[in-house]
Amino acid sequence: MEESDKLKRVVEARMKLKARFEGKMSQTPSMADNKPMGSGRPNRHGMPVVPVGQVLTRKWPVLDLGIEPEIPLDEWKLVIDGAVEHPVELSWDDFMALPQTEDTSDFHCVTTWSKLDMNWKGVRLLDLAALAQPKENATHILCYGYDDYTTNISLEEALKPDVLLVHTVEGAPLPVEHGGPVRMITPQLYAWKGSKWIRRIEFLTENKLGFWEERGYSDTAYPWRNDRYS
Ligand SMILES: Nc1nc2c(c(=O)[nH]1)N[C@H]1C(S)=C(S)[C@@H](COP(=O)(O)O)O[C@H]1N2
Ligand SMILES: [Mo]
Repeated sequence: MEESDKLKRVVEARMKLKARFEGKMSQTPSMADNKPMGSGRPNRHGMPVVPVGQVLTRKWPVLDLGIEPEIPLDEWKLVIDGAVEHPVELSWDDFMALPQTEDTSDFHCVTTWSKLDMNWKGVRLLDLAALAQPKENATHILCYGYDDYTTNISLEEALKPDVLLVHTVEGAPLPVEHGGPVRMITPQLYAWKGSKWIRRIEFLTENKLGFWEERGYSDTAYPWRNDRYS
């Protein structure tokens, strides 16, 4: 009884959130630009598959702050707090028990490489947000890594259906050097917007810059606008 009430509440929250941000989402540059910059066939959002200034790679380079934290699964947790009705702290088992989403998407790094068609498995940020229920005045999130990295993103970007907290890539556990056990991915923004080794998602009522954003990287990070630095 209690379980099904909770499920009902989460489903309702998800629908409400989706409705609340759908309009803004469809107007974001990675979905709506009528003169996007780039080359190649259209991707699934109608943007040229290779954004301006990017070069395709088959390898997957590693970029981090020089620290690669190793978090045993029985110590791993994810906190969702800030401007939310129900702050949550998830253990590994809690996280894996949430609805799982599989998706294939592209990865665009600001250092000019792009890797296409990466297959991911994980939990939608939208589904995590439905659990925590952002307050009406929430506008952004700030994500924190176990390495003290932070990065900020607006809710109309963060709640897109391809924004996932992934634990699996190409059918295998996400390697530590790429942010395992769990990282975020943001296929419609430059990849620095996805925190590796993610440990906390704070909902904000006003924007707050993250690590690279404070150091001159773009706040918005739109690949098809060459929006790299601010
Ligand atoms: N926690 C954390 N997340 C991070 C970073 C980092 O240093 N720490 N680097 C960012 C940058 S600049 C990029 S380009 C991507 C790189 O991901 P990769 O190393 O898996 O290619 O992760 C992003 N997420
Ligand atoms: Mo980067």
